[in-house]
Amino acid sequence: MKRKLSFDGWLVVAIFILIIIIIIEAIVIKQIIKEKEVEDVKEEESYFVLYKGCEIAPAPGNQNPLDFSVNLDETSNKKYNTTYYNYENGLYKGETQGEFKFEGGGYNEVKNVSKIALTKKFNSIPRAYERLDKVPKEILNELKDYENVTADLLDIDGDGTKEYFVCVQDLRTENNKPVAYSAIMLFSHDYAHISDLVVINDGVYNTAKNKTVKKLTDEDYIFIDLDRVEYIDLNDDNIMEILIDVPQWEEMLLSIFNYSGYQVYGEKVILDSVNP
Ligand SMILES: [Ca+2]
Ligand SMILES: [Ca+2]
Repeated sequence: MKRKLSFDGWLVVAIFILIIIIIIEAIVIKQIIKEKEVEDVKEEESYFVLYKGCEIAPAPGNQNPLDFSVNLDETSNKKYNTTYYNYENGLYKGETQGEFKFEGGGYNEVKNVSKIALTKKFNSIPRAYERLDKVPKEILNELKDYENVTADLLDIDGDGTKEYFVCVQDLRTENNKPVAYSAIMLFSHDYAHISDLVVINDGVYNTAKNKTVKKLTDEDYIFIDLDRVEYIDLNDDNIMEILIDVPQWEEMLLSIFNYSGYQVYGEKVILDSVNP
C-alpha cells in the first residue's frame, strides 16, 4: 500500500529543495563574481593612457612621452591598435580606433587619437573647468607685477571648493636684453598662493637676444599658457590630474600634478631658459 506524504512531509521536501537551489545559486554567483574580478584585473592591467599619441605614466611626475616604447612588432601593434576614448581641452571627443605607426625621427606614435586617449571609459571629466573672463582682484593684487594674468577655475580634487589655475606672462628687459617670463600657478579657493607648478624664467630664443622687446615677433619667444594645461582624471579616483605640456627645445616635457587638501603632488618645473 502506498503511503501518502503528509503536509509536514511535503514541507520538509520543499525546504530541502529550496536549500539546494540557494546553495546552487550561491555557487553560481560566487563564480560570476570571481570571473568579474579576473576580468577587472585584466582590464586594469591592460589600461593605459596616451598623450599626443605616446604612452604616458598617468601619475604625478615629469616625463618625456617620446621615450615611450618603440617596438614596431606584433605585440605593439596588438597593444596600441585598440579602441580609445578621446579627450581634449576638457571635452570628451568620442571613441576612435587607434593605429600604431612609425613616424620617423626615431619614435613611434598612435594615430587617429586626440590629445589625450584612454583605453577605458569612465567619468574622466567629472567637473568642467571655466576659463575666467575676469581674474579675481585678490589674485590680481598679488600678481600686479605681471603684464598678463589669465585663469581657469575648477574643483580639481572634488572637495566642493574650486581652485584657480593662473597663468602669468611678462615680457620685459633685463640688462638690456629681452626676457619672457611665464608661469602656471595654483591658488586655493580662498586665494592662497599654493604653488608655482611650472616657471619659465626666460622664453626668448638666443637668436633673438639682440633685438629690443619692441622688435620681437611671436617666433622669437615662447610663453607657457593655459592651453597647454589639461585637467582630467586618469585613474578613476574622482581627483583630476593636472597635465602641463612644458615647452622644450625639440624634446617634450609633460608634467603631471595632483592636488588635494592644500597639498600638491608632483615635481615643480623651473626652466631658466627655453634655449638648448
Ligand atoms: Ca577643490
Ligand atoms: Ca585621478
